[in-house]
Amino acid sequence: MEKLKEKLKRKIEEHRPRTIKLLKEYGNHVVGDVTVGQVIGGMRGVKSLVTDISYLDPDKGIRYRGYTLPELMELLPKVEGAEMPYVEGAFYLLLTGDIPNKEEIAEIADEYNKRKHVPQYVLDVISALPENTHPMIMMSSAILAMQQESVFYKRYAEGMSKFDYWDATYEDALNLLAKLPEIGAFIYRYKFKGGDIIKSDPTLDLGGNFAHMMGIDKPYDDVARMYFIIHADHESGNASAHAGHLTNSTLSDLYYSLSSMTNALAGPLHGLANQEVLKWLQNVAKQLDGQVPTEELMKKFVWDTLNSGQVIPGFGHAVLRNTDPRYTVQRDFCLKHMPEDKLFKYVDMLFRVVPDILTEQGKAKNPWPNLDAQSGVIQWYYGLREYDFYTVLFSIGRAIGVAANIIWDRALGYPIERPKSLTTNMLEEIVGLKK
Ligand code: NMX
Ligand code: MLT
Repeated sequence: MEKLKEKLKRKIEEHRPRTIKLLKEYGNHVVGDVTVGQVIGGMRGVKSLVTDISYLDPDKGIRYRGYTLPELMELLPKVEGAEMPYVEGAFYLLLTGDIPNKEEIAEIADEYNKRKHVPQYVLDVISALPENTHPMIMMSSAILAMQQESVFYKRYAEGMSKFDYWDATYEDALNLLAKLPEIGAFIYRYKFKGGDIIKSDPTLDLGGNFAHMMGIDKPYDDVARMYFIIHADHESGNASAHAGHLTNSTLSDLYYSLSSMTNALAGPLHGLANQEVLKWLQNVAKQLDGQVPTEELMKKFVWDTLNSGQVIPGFGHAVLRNTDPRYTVQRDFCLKHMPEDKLFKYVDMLFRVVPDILTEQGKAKNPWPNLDAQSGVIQWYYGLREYDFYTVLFSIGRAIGVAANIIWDRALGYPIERPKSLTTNMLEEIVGLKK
């Protein structure tokens, strides 16, 4: 069996000439125009990044290395007796483009086991933060605190060749990805379970061990696997992936980069939306004494939120123009495991009423639900009621895709990222408002 790192090296060497040829021979070929709306409007739709790890089709949703999520759930090897595949296998696929066999998954699992011990000083950093600190601050601080462990940082200081940047980044990635579930579970048990920490079990796969350390029974192991896999990647322009990519483009190492990724994910328009959905639903439930509302009443709650100048969390998307397949994967899980759950019924009713309302309001370009509309409800059902924690789960998943992207960024030598700004005067001159 070709070892993961050897395979990656071979694939990188095969790929490099393609990037070099495009750059050298077609560097001036025009890819697209940029409008004033895009310059002011958050660069929406500007084609200015390249990744082969995943692609987001506006209509059909995300594909990892060409595979849809339902295809992946079928093709990736599954943990014995489980419904969901190994998270380790998703990382292998994102990194190499190949569906791994069980032996190849075992190699990653073994690497993770060797690397997952979290140094005590990191746990001390988390514990030193004030009691009301958000779990995302804890996550980001823990990652940053470990920066001194960076292989990239040490080897760069020793004069590493730029052709080896990916290798050092790969080492950082495995070291960090192995530790993130441990750190996440520590944050949860420390903050919400009175510090009753559950030790890692080296015999379990990543998802199974995470559920074990969280102290939540089956089938939460499958929830964890599904959750980490579907959150792993969404091409490279989303705010968290882009923050990680941008930071790493300065040759800040992966510790700085994944901390940046975490910080970007913590905003309510991005990863924190899953917490906002739960908050919104709980508020509706409270006002109705826990009863399932009629559709008419639900419509009123939705309009009240819009009329007070707030967004409906869990709906809309910058790229997608259809229901997010990550929403559908989770909905299918709910229909199988918790069809009678009251909050799930609320979510399903939102699916029926919100798109028409957003369409009628006429502002959102995509009235359909995104992944965050479903994800919190599943966590709540399995007893994880501290919704402040939900985005930490997102960050553990997202780190897998961002790390894979960054290893390839360094392998292909993408330069420091530095777009150009204009002034408002210049834009007014361009459109002819000023001479
Ligand atoms: N509820 C109300 N208004 C919305 C919504 C929504 N769910 N989605 C978009 N709009 C508004 C948006 O605020 C903007 O208003 P204005 O012109 O007053 O600034 C207008 O519609 C046009 O926005 P779009 O171009 O459709 O969306 P954009 O690409 O700017 O933003 C999101 C995308 C995802 C930030 C936006 O749809 C949103 O705020 N959704 C709710 C929050 C959410 O669910 N975020 C999670 C996204 C997925 N993730 O995990 O990251
Ligand atoms: C994501 O998963 O990052 C979100 O859907 C946001 C995005 O793709 O812009």
